[in-house]
Amino acid sequence: MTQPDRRNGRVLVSSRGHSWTRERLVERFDCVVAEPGEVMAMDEDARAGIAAFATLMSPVTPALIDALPNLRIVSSFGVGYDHVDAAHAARRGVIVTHTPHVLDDEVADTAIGLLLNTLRELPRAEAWLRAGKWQTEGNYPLTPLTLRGRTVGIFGLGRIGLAVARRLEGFGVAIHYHNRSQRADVAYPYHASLADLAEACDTLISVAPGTPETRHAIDAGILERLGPDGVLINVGRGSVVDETALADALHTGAIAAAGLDVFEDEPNVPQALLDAPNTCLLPHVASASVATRQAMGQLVIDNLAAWFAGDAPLTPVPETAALTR
Ligand code: NAP
Ligand code: 8YV
Repeated sequence: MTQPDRRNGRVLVSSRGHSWTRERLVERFDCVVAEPGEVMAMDEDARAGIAAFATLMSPVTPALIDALPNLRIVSSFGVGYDHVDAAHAARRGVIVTHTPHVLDDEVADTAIGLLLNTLRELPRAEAWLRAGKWQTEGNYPLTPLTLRGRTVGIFGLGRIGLAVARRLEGFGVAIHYHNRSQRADVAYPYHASLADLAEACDTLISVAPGTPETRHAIDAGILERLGPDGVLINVGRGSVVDETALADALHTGAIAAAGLDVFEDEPNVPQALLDAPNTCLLPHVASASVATRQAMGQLVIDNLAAWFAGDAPLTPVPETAALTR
């Protein structure tokens, strides 16, 4: 049986996901293009030949990692890696990399756009114009919500959260945040719990990762604290929000509106959220420009290239950072 190393191992590449990245991986490396289910059905020798997995958002489970005895690196597309069991990879000595930094500005721009669209109903105002209602019914109704005078809380003041905060400074709103740890490099008021943050704010922007710890962290109690003028924006992960509680809060008026780019069971969006009158819903597009997705794909490739060249990967996830040296 071949023992793959940095010179002769093959690269497994997702058959779904970003095609630009897949095409370049196939040009550059000795690749097997398949989804995890197909890999599990391969014979032992084929599985043993795989040293790397370039996942374009396909799940990387403990069972898959265990089925690939010579897997050494998983290079994942996207900064969020909740689809990869990084703790299991670390235990097996498998490096995991992701694509931080290169999408911060794009995602932050989208978060601000989603915030303004949610508050000022710009997509609905455009639909009013396109439907001819400006001529037949007159001006679009004044919006009850505005960004003016708001206090914005950021749940997850990391790379993207900070890019959102810096943009919000230009809008003249108060900015608070909650992380597990207070940052030494910002002066925004810090709240040691999400509940305290929600109490202090009327607008909550979630940029937190999807982890067991953050699952349904934004529940009925947090929404209640935002109050009847409250607005939730989520560009982090859908799993962070209890969508049933959110739909109830929107229908009962416990909060005023929500703008969501991410959902718990994508691409399925709960009917109760679709039916809520005061939502702005996007199909997970925060990083979805050609340029930014290519920058993410290039980092997937560069991480693998570094590893095959015998160097440390460029952007390992914290769980496996110790394996790169
Ligand atoms: P990051 O730099 O790691 O920031 C994450 C922040 O969340 C950190 O400040 C962290 O601070 C905080 N955090 C983590 N776990 C927490 C917890 N249990 N309680 C409270 N705070 C917690 O990550 P990033 O690059 O900004 O990306 C953030 C997330 O955005 C990604 O994980 C991904 O899910 C999502 N994302 C979505 C899109 C999209 O298309 N919609 C695009 C890119 C990214 P502490 O460690 O101090 O707690
Ligand atoms: C992408 C993301 O939508 O980076 C992330 O964590 O959620 C987004 O940038 C994702 O990679 C799917 O293509």
